[in-house]
Amino acid sequence: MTRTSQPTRTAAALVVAVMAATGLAGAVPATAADGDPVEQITNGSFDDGLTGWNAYPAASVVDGRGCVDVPAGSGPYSAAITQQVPLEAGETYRLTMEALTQPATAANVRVVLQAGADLNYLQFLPAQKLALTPEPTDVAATFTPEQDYATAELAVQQDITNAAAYRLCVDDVSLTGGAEPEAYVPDTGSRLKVNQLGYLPRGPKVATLVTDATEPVRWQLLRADGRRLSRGTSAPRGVDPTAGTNVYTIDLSGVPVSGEGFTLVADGATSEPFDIAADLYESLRTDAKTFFFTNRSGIAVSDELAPGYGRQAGHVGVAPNQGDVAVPCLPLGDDAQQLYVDQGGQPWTCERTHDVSGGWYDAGDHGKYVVNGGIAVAQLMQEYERSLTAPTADRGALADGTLSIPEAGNGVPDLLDEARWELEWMLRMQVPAGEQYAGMAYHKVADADWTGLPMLPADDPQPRRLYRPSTAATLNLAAAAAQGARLWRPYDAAFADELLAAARTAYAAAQATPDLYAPAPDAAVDPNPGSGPYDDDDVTDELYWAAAELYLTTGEDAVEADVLASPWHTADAFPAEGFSWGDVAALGRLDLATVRSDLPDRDRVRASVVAGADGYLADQAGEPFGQPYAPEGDVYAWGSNNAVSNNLQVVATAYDLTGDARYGDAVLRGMDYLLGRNALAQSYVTGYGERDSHQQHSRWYAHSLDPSLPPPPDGTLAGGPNSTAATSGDPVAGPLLGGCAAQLCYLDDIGSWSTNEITVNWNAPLSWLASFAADLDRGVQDPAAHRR
Ligand code: 9MR
Repeated sequence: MTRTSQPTRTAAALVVAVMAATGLAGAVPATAADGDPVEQITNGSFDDGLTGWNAYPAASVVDGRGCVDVPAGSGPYSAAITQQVPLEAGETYRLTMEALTQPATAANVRVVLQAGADLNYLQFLPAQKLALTPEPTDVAATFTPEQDYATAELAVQQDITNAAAYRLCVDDVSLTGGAEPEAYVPDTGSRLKVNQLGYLPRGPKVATLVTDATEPVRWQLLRADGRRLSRGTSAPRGVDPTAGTNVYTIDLSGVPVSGEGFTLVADGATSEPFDIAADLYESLRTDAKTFFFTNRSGIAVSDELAPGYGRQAGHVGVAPNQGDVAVPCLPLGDDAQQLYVDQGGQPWTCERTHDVSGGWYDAGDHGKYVVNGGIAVAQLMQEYERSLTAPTADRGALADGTLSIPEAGNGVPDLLDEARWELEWMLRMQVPAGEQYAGMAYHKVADADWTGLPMLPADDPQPRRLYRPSTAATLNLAAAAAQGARLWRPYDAAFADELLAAARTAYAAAQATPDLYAPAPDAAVDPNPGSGPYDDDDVTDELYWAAAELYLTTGEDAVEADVLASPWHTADAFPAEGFSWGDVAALGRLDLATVRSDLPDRDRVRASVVAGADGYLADQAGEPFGQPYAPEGDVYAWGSNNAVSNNLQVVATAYDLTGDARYGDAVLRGMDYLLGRNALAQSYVTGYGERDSHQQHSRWYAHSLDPSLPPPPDGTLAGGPNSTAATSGDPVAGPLLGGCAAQLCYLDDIGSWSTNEITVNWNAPLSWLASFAADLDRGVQDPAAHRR
C-alpha cells in the first residue's frame, strides 16, 4: 500500500535567500571516506518502490520511475514527489535527476529545496521552471547553503494550476555532498522511565531504569521541593530485547503518599515528574472520548463544545466534497475491481447512489470502514455496558451530561449517544432490499485516491466510492447493532427495534453469503487505493461475535446453538498478539462472560476470560517495562498500543469477574507503559505527560504542518511502535527505523502513518481502560461486590 502523507503546500512565501552559489561551475562536492561523494538520497532509483519518498496525490512506480498523476485543474503545489534531506552550511551539493511528463507540459514543474516550520523556499533548482516531455530530461544543479538544515525538503512539484491532466515522473535522483548522514539516534528521554501521568496511592508504582550497571542501583524518590521521601534498591532485569538495552526495575509501591511533581533519581538519571493521586484517571475517562466527537463526519463540530476543534461538516454533499449523501458504487474499470478479479471474484458495482453520510472518520484519513467502525463502537458500548454489570463501576460516570457533545442533556447516557452516531451510519451502510447482496454491509466508503496533508474533511475534493459488501462488515453490523439494541432499549425502543431488525437481517445475509471477503491490497494493481484495505479472509470469529451479541440480546435458542457450535466458543480467543479489528472472537467471549444470560457453560466462559488474563499476566511478568504484550519474535504490530490496550481490557475484565487485585494492579502497570514507562519515555496519549505524542498522523489535527490547525485532542492514543514500519512504505520511518528494537520503532512525526496514526478502534479501548482505572481510583475494591 502506498499512501501520501505530506502537505499540499499552501504558503508560498519566498522569504529565505540563503544560497550563496548556484550552478557554480567547478565546485566539488565533499567526499566520503572511500573517496566517493556522499549520497544523501534514499532509494533515488525507485528500485525499492516509494520507500523514502513522499508523493501525492496519486503516487506509483511506473517503468521503474517514481510518478504522480496530476488531475486537470489541480492547484499550485498540490502534486509533488519529495524527500527530506539534511543540508550543511558551506558544503557544496550536486543534484541530478531525470524527469519527464506524459504528455508534455508547459513550464509547470519546478524543483525546489524548502525548509523550516513554514516551508519557506531555500532554492529553486535549477532557477528555471521545467517544461518536460515524455523524453527524459536531465536536471542538474550545484549549490552551497549558508546555513545548516537538519531536514530540508527536496520537492519536484507542480507549480501552477494545470489545464490538462499529466503524469510527472522522476528517476535516478541523486544529491551528493555534505557529511555521511548521521545514524538515527532516537530521543529516548530520561533513562528513568515512569508513568508520566502518575500512580494511584494504593496502586503499584514501578519504574524502569536503563543502565549499563551490573550491580543493583540505589534510587531515591524526591518531592517537588527536592526533599527525599523514600529510597531503595533497584532490581536487575538483564537486557530487554524489545528495548535493545540493559534494564533494572524500581518498585516504589510501598510509598504511602500523594501529591504532585515527584521525581525519581537513580544512577545519575532523573525521571520525568509525576503525580501520586487518587483521581488520576478521571479526566482521561472524559478526554479519551473527545476524539470520537471531533472525528464525526456529516456534522459541524461546534467550537463551543470542543474548543479549538470547531470545523465545518465534512462530506455532506457540499463542494469540494463529493460525498457522502449520494455515493456511487465502485465504478467498473477502477483499479480496485482488478483486486476482486485477481482474488477469484467478479467486478462489482451498482446503479444508484446511496446516502452514507454520518459516522466517524476512521483515523487520520477521510475513509469510513465498517469493520473498524464495528469494533470501535462495540468497545465503547462495552465500556457503557460495563457500568451496568461490573460490581465496582461508577454507575453515574457515563450518564447523560458527562460529555461535551450536542446530545448532552437529552436524557440518554452520552456514551450511548456517541455510539448512536456510528450505529446510524452503519445502518446506512446496509445494502437495501432489492439490490445485489441485500442485507449485507458495504465494506467501506472512501476516497478514490489518497489525499495529501493537511486537509480538513470539508475540503476533501476526492470522488467517494462505496465498496463491495463483505461478510466481515456484515457481521460487524450484526454484532454491533445487536449489542446496541439491548443498550438502547430503555431509552428509545423504536431505535432498538430498528437495530435488532438490521442485526437479524445482516446475520441472515452473512450466513447466505459466508465468504465474500474484502480483497488484500496489491500495489501493482492498485497503487493509490485512497483507503485502507481491512482485508480479512477468515470470518469465523466475526460470526461467533455476531451470534454472541444476538444471543445476549434475544436469548433465542437458534443463536444460542450457533454460539455453542462455533469453534471459537472453546478456542483460545486471547492470543499474545491481542484481539483486533480482524480477530474479534474476544469481543463475543468477553460479553458472554460479563452480560447476564442463561448460557449453559457460562461459568466455563468466565473461567476462559480469567485464563486469558493469566496468560497476559505471565507475559507482563517477563517484560521489564510492564506491557502485557509479548508477540511472537518480539515483532510489534501496526498499532501495537492497541494490542497492549486490548490485552489490558481482558485483564481488567478478569478483575471485574473475580475482584482479584492482581488483575487491577496489572492493568495499572500496563497503563504505565502507555503513559511513559517505555523505552522511548513516550506518553502515547496526547496531553498526558511531559513527553506526549502530539504530532500524530492526521489530515485535520495537523498543527505541526499548519499552525492554524489544532493538534489531536487531549486523550488521543498514537498507534505506537511498529516493527514493520521501515518496510511499510512509510516515508518518514522508512529511512530511520530499519533494524530498530521493537519499542524504538516509533516516531512522533505527522508523516509517520505506520507508527503514529490515530484511529477510532485504538481510542475505544483507551476510553474503556480510562473508565476502569478511574473506577479503581475511587478505591471501590470491595471483593464482596464481585459475588454474582
Ligand atoms: O490498523 C490497521 C492495521 O492493522 C493494518 O495493518 C494497516 C494496513 O492495512 O491498516 C491499519 O489501518 C489503517 C487503515 O487501513 C486506514 N485508516 C488508518 C488506519 C490506521 O493506520
